[in-house]
Amino acid sequence: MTGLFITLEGPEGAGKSTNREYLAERLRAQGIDVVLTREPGGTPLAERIRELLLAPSDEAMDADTELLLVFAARAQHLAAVIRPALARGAVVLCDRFTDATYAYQGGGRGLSVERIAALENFVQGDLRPDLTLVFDLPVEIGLARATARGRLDRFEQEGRAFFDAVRSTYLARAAAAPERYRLVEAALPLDQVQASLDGLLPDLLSLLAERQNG
Ligand code: T5A
Repeated sequence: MTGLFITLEGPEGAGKSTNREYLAERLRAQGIDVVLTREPGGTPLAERIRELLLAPSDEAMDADTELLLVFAARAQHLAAVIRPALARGAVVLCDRFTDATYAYQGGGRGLSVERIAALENFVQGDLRPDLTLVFDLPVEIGLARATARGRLDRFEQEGRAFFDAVRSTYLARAAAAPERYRLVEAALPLDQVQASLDGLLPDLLSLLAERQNG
C-alpha cells in the first residue's frame, strides 16, 4: 500500500464534509491523486446500508444490528474503494471510519470496546488510518449546525448524553494515540479552521513522500 489513508472524524456538524473538500483541493493542487469518500457509504451497496442506518424508523434498531450494519458497509467500502485506491498510491480522504464506531456504537450506545475491536480486526485486518483529524466542538454548536439544515436523521435525534459520550470518546482516543490523531478546533470561523488545516499539509506531504519512496 503506497497511498495514504486519512480519516476525518468528529460529532455532527463539525465541518468534516466542508473541510474534506478543502483539503482535497489543496492536495490536488500539488498534483496528488485524491479519493474523497465517506462512511457509512462510499459504494452503491454501502450507500444503501447507510440509508438503513440513518432513516428514522418505527422499529427500534438493536445496537448489535447497528454495529453489524456499520461493519458490513465498511467491508464493502474497503474492498471496492479504499484498498484499491491505497494500492495505486492515492490519498484517501474518508469522512468518518472506525473511530466513529468506537464513538457512536461504543460511547453512545454503550457497546464494549472488545466487541468493536474484534469486528475491526475481522473486517480490516491490520489496515488502520495513517492519520485521523478529529474536528472537535461543543455538542450544542454541532447540533445547532446540523439542525439548521432541516430534518434530523436517526442519530441526530439522540439526546444530549449520547453526544457528550460521542465527543468524550473521540477526545479519549485522540489523547491515547497522539501520533495518529490531530485535533482541529472546529468551533472557530471556517477561515481559521482551514488555516489550521493548511498548517498540517507539510506533514501530510512528507508522510506521503515517505510512503511512496518505500
Ligand atoms: N455513524 C457513522 C456511526 O454511528 N458509526 C459509524 O461507524 C459511522 C461511520 C453519519 C452518521 O452515522 C453515524 C454517525 C453519524 O451520525 P454523516 O452525515 O456522515 O452521518 O455525519 P454528520 O456528522 O451528521 O454530517 P454533518 O454533515 O452533520 O457534519 P459535518 O460533515 O461534520 O459538517 P458539514 O461540513 O456538513 O457542516 C455542517 C454545517 O456547518 C457549517 C457548514 O457550512 C454546514 O452548513 N460549517 C460551519 N459553520 C460555521 N463555522 C464553521 N467553522 C463551519 N464548518 C462547517
